[in-house]
Amino acid sequence: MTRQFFVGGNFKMNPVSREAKRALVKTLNDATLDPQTEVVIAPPSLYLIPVLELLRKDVKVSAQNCHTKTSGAFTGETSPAQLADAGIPYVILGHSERRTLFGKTRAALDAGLRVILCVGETLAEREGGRTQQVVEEQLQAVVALLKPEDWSRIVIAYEPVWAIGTGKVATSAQAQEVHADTRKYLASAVSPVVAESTRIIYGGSVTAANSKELAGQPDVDGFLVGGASLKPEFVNIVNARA
Ligand code: G2H
Repeated sequence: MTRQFFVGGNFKMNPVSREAKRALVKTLNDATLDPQTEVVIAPPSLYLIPVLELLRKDVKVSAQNCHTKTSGAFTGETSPAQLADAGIPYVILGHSERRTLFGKTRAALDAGLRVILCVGETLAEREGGRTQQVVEEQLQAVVALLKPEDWSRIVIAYEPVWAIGTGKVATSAQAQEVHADTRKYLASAVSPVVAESTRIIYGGSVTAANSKELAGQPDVDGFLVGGASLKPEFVNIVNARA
């Protein structure tokens, strides 16, 4: 089974002007993007709708978080149903910058969204030899909540915390090892079919310079890109497998 290469741009709390946001969208709209790659960008919530309206239709838009409830007295939150109603197809959940309740994954799927589910170990956990245990524990909470058919709407993002926004990227061997072990875990905890078809993407200081080698690893099915998604080199990352 071939898994479609996936590149997500996580803009985090950037950019800080509507003009800069329009410029980022223009760069993507004008670029030649590998048609084999699924490209998704996650702007801050304030810009979700204008980005959706301005952006070329072959690039999708993702929220950076959502609540578990459909509606109610939750100041400052966004419901998964509101995202779905607004035509936003994806949501990033569990990013280490806001590691949260896994109940959100169930709520987002129930609203019809696709989920980019972030997992990953801290430096202390890696140095203590507990990387795989930590990743599996984080996934286990979700595995218990999902039905087999939900998995086609999940993309797992392996983001070692020590590599996030630090300029310290995992080596391609380190990424491949965790991705392969995670796929093995999915095969036993869920099913071999889900393990084979679920995309496991890498996030953490991905740049145009390191993306080619990472993209060459058999179990690296794409990227979640932070800092570099705000630069023209994002296009090179999208095209890393081309
Ligand atoms: C990891 C990544 C995107 P960066 O958080 O989610 O960010 O590429 O800036 O390390």
